[in-house]
Amino acid sequence: MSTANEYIESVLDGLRVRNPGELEFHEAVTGVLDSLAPVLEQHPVYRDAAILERVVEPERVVHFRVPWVDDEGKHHVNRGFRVQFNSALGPYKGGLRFHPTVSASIIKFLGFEQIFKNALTGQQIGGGKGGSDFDPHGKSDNEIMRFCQSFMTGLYPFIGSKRDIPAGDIGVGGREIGYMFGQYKRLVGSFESGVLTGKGLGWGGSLIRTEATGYGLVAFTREMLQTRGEDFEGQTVSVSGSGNVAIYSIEKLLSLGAKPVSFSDSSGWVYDSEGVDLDLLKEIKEVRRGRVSDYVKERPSAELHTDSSIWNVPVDVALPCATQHELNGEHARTLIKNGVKAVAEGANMPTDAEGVEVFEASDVLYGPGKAANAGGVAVSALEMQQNSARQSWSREDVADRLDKIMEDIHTQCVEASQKYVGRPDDYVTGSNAAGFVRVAEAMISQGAV
Ligand code: NDP
Ligand code: 2IT
Repeated sequence: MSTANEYIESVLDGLRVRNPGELEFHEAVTGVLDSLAPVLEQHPVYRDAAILERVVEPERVVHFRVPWVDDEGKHHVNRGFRVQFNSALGPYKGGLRFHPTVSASIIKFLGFEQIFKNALTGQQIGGGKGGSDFDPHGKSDNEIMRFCQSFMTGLYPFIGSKRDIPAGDIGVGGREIGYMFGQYKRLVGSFESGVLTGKGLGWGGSLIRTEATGYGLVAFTREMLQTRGEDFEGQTVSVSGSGNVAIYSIEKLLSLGAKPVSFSDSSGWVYDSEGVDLDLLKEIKEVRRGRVSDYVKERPSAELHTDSSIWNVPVDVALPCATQHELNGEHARTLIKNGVKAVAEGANMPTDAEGVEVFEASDVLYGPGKAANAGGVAVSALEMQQNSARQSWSREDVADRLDKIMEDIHTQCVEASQKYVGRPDDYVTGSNAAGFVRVAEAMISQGAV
């Protein structure tokens, strides 16, 4: 019989042949499977039951046309996707991304990561992801509404509160969820509040869902720092992105006495020597839907950079919260040279494969996205619980539950790291192994489906 590593390599070879050119998907699967040799050695039954071969194959992939008409009457066609990856632990759950880079590969990588992230939350949710190559930038509110209605018209036959529950991701926030919920309700003729999460607070949304990913990310990083006797008080932090995850990470950092000094969007990045002015950033991004350059015009302590890297700034903690592959090997080496203590991923796969290797070979505390950014989907699951019970829990109640879930995810990572590699701080192996075992056990119980 081949060794566990040889077996993993053969599954990866098969994956590459069956999904040619889907590089992001290959990278995400490789990142998980590369951690699993010690797990397969301790649980031979996973190999006998072909868990790896099954888990890398989505249960269902839906691909649909999304036609829409702009304000000038011009016709456009985008692609819609939903990958229903794994339902061993519950109905498919995961966000929708609207961004021009969206492809089958991107949605499959995100859906695959989502399986294990959702498992780590301890909630009853399977893994899925969807989206479109539609670019929301510069579109009018009416264009966004028409696009969301057309997208939902293609998607609605496949989702439902017991089946598949989408939410937001890049380019999809409260406004888009509102338009999609309205169209779903109209198409099915009933108010099924549990079909989407991230809803408005007046019609079934949960308190803290907007903040959850950022707050959860900072809570997870706080737990990592605590293992080395440190906290956030007085730490300088670089955050990238300036969307939902970045903004609420900055909010939580400020409340813990840290000093966030940067943020970015696709037009550049900002360094603010006085620390980020959160009210100004929120006004520009959430109200005006403006660019990061607008911030610099109104804030004398801030500078805009468009050529160098945001990761050149010397900081104690770095939180990449924009998108995949925004932090490469060279950036990782620069951060380490400048003395970074912890790096935790608000975005999904922001660190490329070389960057992960660099962090793994160093002393830096490195928290991968599937553990560190799981707070968003965790509170989505709490939103589903509130919807089923027709309740609305208080802010404190949801915030407390989120904090406990992030502490628990951290503990699972540390314990699995200790169990499978003999040290507590390999969060890559820890998160992959802990999430995988939970999914594998459920798949075994449910038979060859
Ligand atoms: P938003 O759309 O709210 O914000 C995305 C931010 O990232 C924007 O500032 C955007 O800038 C920037 N960005 C996006 N793509 C690029 C790019 N190609 N190059 C440079 N900057 C880019 O999304 P979120 O904050 O929700 O998501 C950010 C990350 O967090 C994603 O990786 C997402 O998958 C992940 N995540 C989100 C969760 C959630 O609950 N929302 C949960 C867990 C993870 P610009 O406007 O210029 O494009
Ligand atoms: O990547 C993610 O975890 C999300 N975009 C959130 C998914 C969700 O269902 O809340």
